[in-house]
Amino acid sequence: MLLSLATVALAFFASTASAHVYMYGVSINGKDQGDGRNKTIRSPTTNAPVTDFQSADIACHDLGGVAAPNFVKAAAGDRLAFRWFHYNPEDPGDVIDASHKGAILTYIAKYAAASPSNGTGPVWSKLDEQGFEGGEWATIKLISNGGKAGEVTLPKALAPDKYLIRQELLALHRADGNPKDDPTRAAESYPSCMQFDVSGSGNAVPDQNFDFNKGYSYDGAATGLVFNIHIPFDKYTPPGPKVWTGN
Ligand SMILES: [Cu+2]
Repeated sequence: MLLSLATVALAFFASTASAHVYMYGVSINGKDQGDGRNKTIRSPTTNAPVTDFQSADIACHDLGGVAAPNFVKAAAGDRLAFRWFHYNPEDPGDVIDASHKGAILTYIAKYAAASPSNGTGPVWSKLDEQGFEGGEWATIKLISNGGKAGEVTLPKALAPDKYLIRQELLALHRADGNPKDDPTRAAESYPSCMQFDVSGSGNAVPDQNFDFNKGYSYDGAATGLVFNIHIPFDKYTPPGPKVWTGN
């Protein structure tokens, strides 16, 4: 009896701990830019999710206010594919627990050297959204693809500048409620922000002024954050603004 309880407890902790995810790096037009952790990524201290949308951590996770030393060089029009892993970045099978069905969303903000630079406030525009398409969730496609997310194209018209690009895995396996009512229910956001230096000749400045602390909520007015993936549904609409195209 004791043994079976211990086994159950172990299984519970194993499934909880095996769940989470970190960003590792990015490929640009198919070329791997290597390990970006703490170099170009403002890597968090934990691979645990953010579920409190009033927290500053929803922008760029818990070290979002600490600048990374370097910038990834890219050009307007380039295709970016971010790579994610759970514990071992050398193992393409170690991505995220398959229970974590959900969306992959990408946002951009002008890089602000001055405070507040932690990604809070009305500074973001949405570059891309991958939700439930072709009968499969984006995070499940991520697992099949060894941790590499679907490509995100920088708009050709994007003005040359320094930017923060935030990609978020949004796991929805327990998103059918509000954690204020039931602490076991919550959408799990895994945001990570990478610093970019973008070249080009465009003049489009991202101008959606999206603020995660205001635009993400559990109150029902915000789409895509309270959602039951375990019952039949027709379509899923991700949270946040429409994709900004630069046109
Ligand atoms: Cu998890």
